[in-house]
Amino acid sequence: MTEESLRWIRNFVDGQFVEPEEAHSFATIDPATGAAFASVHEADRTLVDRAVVAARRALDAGWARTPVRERTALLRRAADRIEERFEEFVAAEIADTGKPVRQARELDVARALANFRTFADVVAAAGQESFLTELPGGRRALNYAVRKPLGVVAVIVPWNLPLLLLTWKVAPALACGNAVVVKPSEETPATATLLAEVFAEVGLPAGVYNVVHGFGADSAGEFLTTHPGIDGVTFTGSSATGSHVMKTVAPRVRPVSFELGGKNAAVVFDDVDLDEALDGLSRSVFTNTGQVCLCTERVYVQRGIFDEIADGLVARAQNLRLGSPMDEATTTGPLISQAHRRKVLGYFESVAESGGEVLTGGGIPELGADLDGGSWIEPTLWTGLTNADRAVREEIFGPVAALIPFDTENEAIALANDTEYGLAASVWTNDLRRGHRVAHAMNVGMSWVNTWFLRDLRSPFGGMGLSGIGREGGESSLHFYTEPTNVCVQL
Ligand code: NAD
Ligand code: 6OD
Repeated sequence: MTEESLRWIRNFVDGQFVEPEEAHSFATIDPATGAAFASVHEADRTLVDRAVVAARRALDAGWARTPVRERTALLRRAADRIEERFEEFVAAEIADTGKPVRQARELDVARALANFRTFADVVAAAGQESFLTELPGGRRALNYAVRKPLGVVAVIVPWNLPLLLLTWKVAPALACGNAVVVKPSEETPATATLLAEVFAEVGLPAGVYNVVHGFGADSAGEFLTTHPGIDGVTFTGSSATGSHVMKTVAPRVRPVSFELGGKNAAVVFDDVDLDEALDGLSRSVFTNTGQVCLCTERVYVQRGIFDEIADGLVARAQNLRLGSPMDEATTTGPLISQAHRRKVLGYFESVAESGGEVLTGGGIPELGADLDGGSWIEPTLWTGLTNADRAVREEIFGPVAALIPFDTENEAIALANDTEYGLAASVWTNDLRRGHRVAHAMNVGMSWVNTWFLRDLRSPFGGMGLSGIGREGGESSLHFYTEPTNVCVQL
């Protein structure tokens, strides 16, 4: 297929799809096959500017003052419409990422619905802080905080869970009365564009949701974060890009919310229910081909059960089924791109240089037919590494984990916390008190006990250290997407 014959993925600005210009386009690739499936219109600086101006105009025209019940009703209609167009969203997500159809249905698109419905509920039920202030001499004052929308919010998201992560930010932002300009990853432009159709269908006012496509540096991403009309940036992506975005936003001192990388640990004690723990651990390492910021890449196992855990994880890795995304039996898709696969393979080499042992995987699978053009990789487990090794220190973002033994609880906590990241951890034990104790001791934003990636969207989500700044979810989202003005009235 030539690029000209591919279908177009267009920018969406001020309630309209913008007609593409061929001078600014790039092809988007299906990672399962390596074939281009669409041409994406890259937004230039002028188009990004138009999007920001349209967003401001929409706020001023009344969106920011629209009653909460009307805004949240629109979000619920958007969820209903996505449900009606469910299989189109599933197909778009698969075309972008190559992920298995069952996952696209049960995790990615399902979560888009949940994001809209939950944040509609959370924002509709939100109250305001107020304090009755008692002063010497019997004087009293009433303090209350009025929450106002932050304004025009730049939403920048990565490629791993494109629709889930986009709607996780767009839903609370819109419910709180903001207008957004979103920049999806250049690897996964399809679902953000489909969402624009949905918003137009449910009657979201023009300019409230805008999509600009492109890359980071010297492209739509940076045009957006450096735009003087932006009131805040919510960003999900790598720690290196987050650090760069922070610098570009700093001159105008705008609020940022950063959900960044992770190098997450699982700590497995010798009192676990083995099968249950192994199923959970396997999910935490291999879900979405290891391309979830929360995925476990370090598994610390109490020495007495090390071999059983290693054997059990190897068996589960070997049972994963790589294959066509449309096959209901497929459990594991490709990596997002050839470039990302080269990066992951670089860590395979570093493990060999460190003297690590490959328990399973370690190469590129042969899947036959058109899948051999895709960016597939074998689920891989290592032993013989320590916390000093590169593959144990740096985020790899693939279906990989290093298994490392420990003897005592304190040693396990020290090993798990020996990282510059601080996103997530999981603790596996049947000792209730130890579960709580160790989960508390983890220097991370999210600590799970005997489970992983079990989400309540009202709870705070985010990380510390290289893993980010701030929290989103429930009230934390409300705080990021609004600015309070405190009013003090002397009574
Ligand atoms: P990335 O940082 O390369 O890109 C993320 C987004 O930022 C993309 O849309 C990209 O185009 C844009 N971008 C890149 N450079 C930019 C710049 N200079 N200015 C503005 N925008 C720019 O990340 P990725 O490779 O797409 O995603 C994988 C990373 O995301 C991993 O590190 C993963 O851990 C992280 N992630 C974190 C979370 C979380 O919630 N903490 C969730 C998902 C992914
Ligand atoms: O579940 C979520 O809300 C969330 N933000 C997940 C992030 C996953 C990272 O890849």
